[in-house]
Amino acid sequence: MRRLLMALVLAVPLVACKSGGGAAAVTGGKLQITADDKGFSPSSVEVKKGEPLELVFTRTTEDTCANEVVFPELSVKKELPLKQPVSVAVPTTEARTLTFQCGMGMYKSKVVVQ
Ligand SMILES: [Cu+2]
Repeated sequence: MRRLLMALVLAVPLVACKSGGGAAAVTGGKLQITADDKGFSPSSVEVKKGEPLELVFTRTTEDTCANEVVFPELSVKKELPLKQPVSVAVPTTEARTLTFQCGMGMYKSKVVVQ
């Protein structure tokens, strides 16, 4: 199972991760996001306006309250079953910052469309 996850991560060559800041710039396509006891990582995603963006969330631990992900501005709420990838297509038609967070709003993360 772990090997499969690694393979999935390595299969996304268009994602460039900046070290340290937890931010990921996406130039197109899918971005894997992990939900664990520290929240969502990466917790900040940057994408160019008009680029397709699909976030694939995978919760990797029972020891977190991030068992769902909520995009308040999009009125999107998805359950995150343990170790099951859940896709969310994010609209990028306008430049704005979209928040995504756990159900209680403790783990706040963001997608910056610019
Ligand atoms: Cu929470």
